[in-house]
Amino acid sequence: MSGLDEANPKIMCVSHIKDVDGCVSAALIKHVTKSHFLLASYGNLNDCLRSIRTSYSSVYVCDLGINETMIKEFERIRQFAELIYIDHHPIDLAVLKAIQKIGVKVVHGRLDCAGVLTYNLFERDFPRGAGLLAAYAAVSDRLENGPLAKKLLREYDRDFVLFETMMLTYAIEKASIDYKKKLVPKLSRLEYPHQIPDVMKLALEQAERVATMRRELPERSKRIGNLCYAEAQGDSLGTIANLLIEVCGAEIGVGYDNNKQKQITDLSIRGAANLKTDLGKKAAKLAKKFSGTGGGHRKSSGARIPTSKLLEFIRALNH
Ligand SMILES: [Mn+2]
Repeated sequence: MSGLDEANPKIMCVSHIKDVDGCVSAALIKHVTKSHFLLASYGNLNDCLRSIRTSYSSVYVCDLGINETMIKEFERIRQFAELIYIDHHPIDLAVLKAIQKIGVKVVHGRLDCAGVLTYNLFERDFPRGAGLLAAYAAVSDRLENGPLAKKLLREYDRDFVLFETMMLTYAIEKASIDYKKKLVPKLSRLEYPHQIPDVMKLALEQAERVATMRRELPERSKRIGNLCYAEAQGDSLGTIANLLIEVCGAEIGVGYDNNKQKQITDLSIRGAANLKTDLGKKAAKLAKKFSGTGGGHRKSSGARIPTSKLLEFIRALNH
């Protein structure tokens, strides 16, 4: 999954494949350092880290929450490269201390997205257009009120930022992995999303998918108490979870996807504006109880559990 145009063979960036924030972070790092990049999901993050060879001297990891299972690979990488970790997901204090102890440079903030943190780290080295990329990340991650994002967004025309952000957000939700690998270098060259081939087409297709889901989800979702859940049909789990809250009037929306071969289920969990429960903490606790992993933010979290535990997990989440 690497992008190979005119890249510096000694610098690697591993970033989140899922959304605008992850792709923008990779694009910004690539812009400044000419790095290679790998786009990872939580499912293959450790495999991606393991694939980083000793020929690299700098490794960036962006927009990917880490837990104790990744420390081993961080330690291995630290034997031959500097490692810079840029993220905004909640991190366990013991994990943070462990990676700092082995000399990982940690750029972590809970209130700004990874794209904005990355932009801030290299601000002097970026032309003006790069700030736009960080602005897309902030809006798309719903962190435009972050202390750094707020300042940044004041500098750009709001309508243009919102337009480009939403085209990019919807396009990335619809795009294949291969498309995203081509998209990141284009973003790193500061091309406007709407001018990048197929962004508008993909965004429109995604808008149509959302329209279809709005119509279908009330019928094909299931409800337990104030929680609604539905299986993905190739759509982003987060989108489904958010839509369930709106179109089914749920307090908690859950989109899930079963990997039939591995008997593993991925879930995205979203909370309504008035929900008091911390879904990040709850997902972490319950996933652990059901032999999986989970975590995230207060109103937006995720988990990966054995498929056999799906119903039990959902029932416990409703409690
Ligand atoms: Mn993010």
